[in-house]
Parts: sequence; structure tokens; C-alpha cells
Amino acid sequence: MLRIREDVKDALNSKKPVVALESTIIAHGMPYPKNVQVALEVEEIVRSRGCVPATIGVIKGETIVGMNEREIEFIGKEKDVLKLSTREIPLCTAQKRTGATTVSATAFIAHEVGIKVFATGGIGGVHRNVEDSMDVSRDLEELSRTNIVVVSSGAKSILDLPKTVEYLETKGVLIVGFKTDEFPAFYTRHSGIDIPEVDSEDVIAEIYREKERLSINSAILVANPIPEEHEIEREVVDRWISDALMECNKRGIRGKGVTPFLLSKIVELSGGKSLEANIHLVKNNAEVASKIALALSR
Ligand code: PSU
Ligand code: MN
Repeated sequence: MLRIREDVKDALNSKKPVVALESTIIAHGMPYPKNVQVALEVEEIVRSRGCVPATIGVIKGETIVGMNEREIEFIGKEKDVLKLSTREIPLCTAQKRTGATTVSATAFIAHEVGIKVFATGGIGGVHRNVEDSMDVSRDLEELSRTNIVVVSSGAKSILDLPKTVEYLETKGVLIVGFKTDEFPAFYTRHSGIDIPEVDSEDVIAEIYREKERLSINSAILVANPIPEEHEIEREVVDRWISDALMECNKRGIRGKGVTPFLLSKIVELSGGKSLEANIHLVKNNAEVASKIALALSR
């Protein structure tokens, strides 16, 4: 059971630009009602750039590509929403349940229907205590076998960023910095990790085409740093993160619960400051993703 919204279907048929958006950031990444408001504003940004937004999620067993306003409100408000990585899509649909799609599940579904560009906030990655937990996000594995462009502001330093970048290399995921030569660390523009820089959406479109010619079927991860004026100082972020991680360990939270717990704890510890930064970077990613989608449709 798959439903593609009419305007998304039309755009895909006529090779017009579409930008996929994930729903875990709505259901598990930001508090209600701000989450719904932001999701709708992000869609508006994509539209205003001449692209069609397609927010992806599962509602009562139906996989939806291009959720409408009512559905976005529902997934943002409802308490009993599963967090879906790719493997849990059938678990959710078979039982007619509601689930929000993470980067892995969104990329998978978007690619299935022919969408080439996907905007998000941050991707999952290798967790800091990976030696003990073996916690490596499914996002990385899915990006290694999905031919799609993902625009994100890097990954949060709740993760081990050097290991995350190494893992992506091992798995053959090309990372390019959009007007930066450093992998961005979500709230901050800098991580000290070098990546190749590209300076325009046209170059990214060309890289995508070259990759298709070579039949390399992995993702391009476009690392787009948070705009300078919304960046938060490194020391401040580090404090929130280490406090949040400590609380997470103390409560014995593991597995899928870790990322949502840390995100909401950081919002709490920062008095909402982290949320504001998060919103700005997501919007900025939607803009860049729209430009890339346009370049790919030319
Ligand atoms: N990082 C963020 N915000 C998010 C997520 C990650 O800064 O909302 C979400 C994304 O949906 C991502 C998922 O795909 O968390 C990764 O979860 P996990 O670490 O359990 O793989
Ligand atoms: Mn995990």
C-alpha cells in the first residue's frame, strides 16, 4: 500500500524536481507543535524554489510519499508513532500502524519511487561508545546502497564524527562539502575533519550523473553547514552533549531510543536554543536540496 500525492506523481512523470523530506525529525526530533509548524515551513521553502516537496511516512499501514497537512499534523502530535529504519517498514505496514521514517527508510522509499534528492537535518552515525554498544545507525548502510543525494548539516557530535566519516568511506558513500572543506558538526560549522569542497549545485548534479554512468549505486552526502549567524559555540554545545550523554547512560537507554532521548534532552538543557539552530539548518538544507533538484532536472 503506497500512496503518492498527485502533484508528486505528476512531477516525477514529467521529470520535474522533487525533494523528499523525512518524518522522524517531525515525530521524534522536535517537540509538538513546533515540529508541525517547521515541517510545513520547510515544505513551503521547497515550493517557493520551484520544486515539489514530498514528506514521507507511514500512516495506519499506508506508506505515503507526499503527506498532506492533516497527515503531518497527525504524525507530529500522535504519541504512538514507531521510529522506522528500513527494516521496520514491513513491521509497521503489516500491522497497519503509524511510523515516522528515519533517513534510512526515507532514502529507501524515495529511491523506490524515483526521487533523487532528499533534505534532512543530521544523519545518524557511529555512536561514541560503539566499542560497547555496537550502535551504528542504519542510515550509513542504507546510504551505501541507495543512489540518492542527501543534504544534511553533517551529524551531531552526540556521535563519534571521525568514525562516522571513516565508516562512510569504507561503505563507499561520497561526502562533499557545500562551500566548505570541513565536515560540519550540526550546531557548529567545524569538526576538524577534511572533506572535498564543491562550490555549486551544478557540480553536484554533474557528480551525480557521472556516478550513474559508472553505475555506482551509493548516495552522495552533501554536507551543508549551519549558516554562520545561527551557529552555536563549540564549548556550549559540548557541555549540553556530555550532560545529555551522561543522563542517557544513567537511565540505561539503548538502541533506537538513544537518538530521540539525546535530541530532546539537548533541547531541554539548552532552553530551546538548540531547537532554534536545528530549525535554521533544516531550512537551509531544504533550500540547497531544492537548488540541486533543479540542477538535476535541467
Ligand atoms: N539526528 C538529528 N535529528 C534527527 C535524527 C538524527 O540531528 O531527527 C533522526 C533521523 O531521522 C535519523 C535518525 O535518520 O534520527 C537516526 O536514528 P538512529 O541513531 O537510531 O539510527
Ligand atoms: Mn542505533
